[in-house]
Amino acid sequence: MEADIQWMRRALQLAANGLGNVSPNPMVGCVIVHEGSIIGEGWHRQYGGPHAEVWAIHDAESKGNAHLLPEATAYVTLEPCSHTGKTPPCADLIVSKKLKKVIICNSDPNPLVSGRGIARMIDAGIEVKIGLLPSEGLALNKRFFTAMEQKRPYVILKWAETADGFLAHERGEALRISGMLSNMRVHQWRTEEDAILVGYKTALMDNPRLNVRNWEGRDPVRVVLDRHLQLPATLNLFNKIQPTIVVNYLQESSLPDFPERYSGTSDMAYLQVNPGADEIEQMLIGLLARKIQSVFVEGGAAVIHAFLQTGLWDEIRRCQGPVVIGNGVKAPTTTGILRSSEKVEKDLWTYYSRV
Ligand code: AOF
Ligand code: ZN
Repeated sequence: MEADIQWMRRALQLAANGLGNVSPNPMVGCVIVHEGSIIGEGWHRQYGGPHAEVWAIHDAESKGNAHLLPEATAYVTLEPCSHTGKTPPCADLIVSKKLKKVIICNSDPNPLVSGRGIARMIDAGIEVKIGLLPSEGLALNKRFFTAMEQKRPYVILKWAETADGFLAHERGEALRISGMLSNMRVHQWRTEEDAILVGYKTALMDNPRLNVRNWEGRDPVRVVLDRHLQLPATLNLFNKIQPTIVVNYLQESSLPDFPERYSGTSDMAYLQVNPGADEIEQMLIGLLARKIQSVFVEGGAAVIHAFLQTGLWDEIRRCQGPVVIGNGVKAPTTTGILRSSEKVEKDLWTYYSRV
């Protein structure tokens, strides 16, 4: 059992290498063990590319370990798939290679799979164990599970506030709250999510680019709330280097598909919502329909308030810097709202998570 945990931890660790590259697929890792040694391992590297099990079996075979597979155990962080999507079913591959045993963290909530991969392997006489490190498996794929189960993207709210609780100066003059390391961290976070969202006022006052500069990785899709389509076309958000989705009351259009979405040539897309108290919910549903599985909300105050009020958020990353400005735009108050959350403090940042 101790050894099982160790191998599964390794599989979880490998899976996490897919962060920022595999969405809207889940991150999956696979470690194949024979008599206490790893004979092959792999992870899902790229959206549309081979799944973790395929890489791990290929790894075992290319190292001359093919003959050991029928005596080996595969540790897979998610139920092997049973459907033909962009790639053939992993459960069939495992059956054809006659693996002895398969251990997984969680079953796949994807309705195309959910239990069928497990059933197929059991039917073929493979010993299957489900539920090793299940919380770790859920946490790893918090975006994927939230999208599958709650039918909306995973929402992360991020803001920086001064020591006296302000987000910005009243009239929008530049304000530096966090330092260079925090800034790098924010850019890293941008590479990890499918979309970054800002409100109308932030787009207009800050003219942000919302791309990744201080880290290496994928630029997210930008989302801006511009209900009446009034933002000037000269804003950095509309520079067509990355796609931008404009959430508005007036028109709708399609968004380029994966992976073209991230190739740097994309245009703008429009997502229409109807005026009302459920605008945020409508928007999230619309974003998920465009295969956006996670949204990093970078402000401003009104947008963050709106998310907090609807309760449609999963995580808060709040930075409190040492600057004191006396007055300005008040930071959101987190007391009360966060009772059910897990809270972690690190450096200048406080993390609240519901997962
Ligand atoms: C696995 N191993 O490594 C992953 C799985 O379009 P496809 O073929 O890439 O299939 C995507 C779906 O497959 C995804 O929604 C999820 O249900 C499952 N992901 N399954 O056996 C993997 N990434
Ligand atoms: Zn698969």
